[in-house]
Amino acid sequence: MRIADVVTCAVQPAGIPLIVAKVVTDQPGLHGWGCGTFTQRFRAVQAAIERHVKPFAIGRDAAAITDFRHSAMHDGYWRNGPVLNNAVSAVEMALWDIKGKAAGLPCYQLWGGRSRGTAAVYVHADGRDPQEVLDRALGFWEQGFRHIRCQLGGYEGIGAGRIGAAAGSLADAGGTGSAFFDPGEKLRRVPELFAAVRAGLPPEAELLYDIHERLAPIDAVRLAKALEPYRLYFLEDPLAPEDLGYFRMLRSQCAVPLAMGELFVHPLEVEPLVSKRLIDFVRVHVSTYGGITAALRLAHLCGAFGVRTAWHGPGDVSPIGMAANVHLDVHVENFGIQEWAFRAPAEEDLFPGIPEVSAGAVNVSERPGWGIEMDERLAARFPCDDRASLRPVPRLADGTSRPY
Ligand code: GCO
Ligand code: MG
Repeated sequence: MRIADVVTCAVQPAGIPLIVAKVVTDQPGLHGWGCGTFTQRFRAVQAAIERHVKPFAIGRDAAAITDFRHSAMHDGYWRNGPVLNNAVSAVEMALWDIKGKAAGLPCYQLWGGRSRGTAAVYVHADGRDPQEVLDRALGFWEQGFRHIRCQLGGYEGIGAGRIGAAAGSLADAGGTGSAFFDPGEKLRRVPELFAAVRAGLPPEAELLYDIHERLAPIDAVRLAKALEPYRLYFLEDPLAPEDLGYFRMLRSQCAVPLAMGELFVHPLEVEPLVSKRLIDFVRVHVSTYGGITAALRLAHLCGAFGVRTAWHGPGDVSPIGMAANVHLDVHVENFGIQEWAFRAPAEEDLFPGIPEVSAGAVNVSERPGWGIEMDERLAARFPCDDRASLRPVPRLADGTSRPY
């Protein structure tokens, strides 16, 4: 069974550019799908697959997944990074789909089967004030969701847009514009938010909050301590990858469960946090981290240290990537939770087989492989807009640019 072709598709069915790859074998009708979505640099991933990974892959043994992953990554000599990881992962993920289809088994069965029946998901309740967040959270609770992430005004916070007056010419720096945000607002208002939602929801509710790597390290410590009374399920991405050295301080100051990792691109970033017992959940973006084999290896490492998985699952993981997440979720012993993005009707049409959620948990497909396809005839209806990959520059009130 040889790789005969690799087709890369850039589609934007719901405003977010997605990259998926189809690997075609020399066996009639046998192909597989993988996700390589790095939405802010999707054209770079598309080119890396088409110009580099595809010529490397064609003619290889489609069953030799481990060798493909390792040799494709090292073939460039300079390796890793989000673009190359996504390019190699998209093809590697498709090879797992092929292996499942060839065996007549869903992918999770290839790794040793189930550890659970369904996988619990967390959903996002955002709002402009605590009451609006609480109302949305109560709506989710009534639909059966038990894990709810609560954010005031999304990542920017509710003050976004009202500040920036002192930024002078940077307020209108041109290009993609500016999105001002106020770290102090998070320190003041997020504890008030959690006081309100904790009081307004049944006590069994599991609450989450995402700092999104946006605070100075000591402010992240202060916010974590202030949130301690509200019994979070976890606090997500509290520190930027550049500030990992502060994890020890954060860990030693409070007992808030910590989840980290959506920006990680290499095991060396995450292993010290795991082996030194500084985090509780690992939440890498599977294709950006290095693919299915890398994620399985990471899950096994984490299992030895009592760390659970919480794979990144926003709208910029394609439905194919999300289906792969769910196979990992039902398989790995040390699964914690799956972030869940609700899909637009156009995505449901384009990707038949999106895993179904009921009573706050997602069911894995029993079809061979990932159990999901992309309808290639529909794909032309959803071309990507290159500008969709650009975002306003996040800035402090005085105009200083701050990373997301
Ligand atoms: C999350 C993430 C995302 C990222 C997005 C960037 O927790 O789901 O923070 O919302 O911001 O994936 O493109
Ligand atoms: Mg996040």
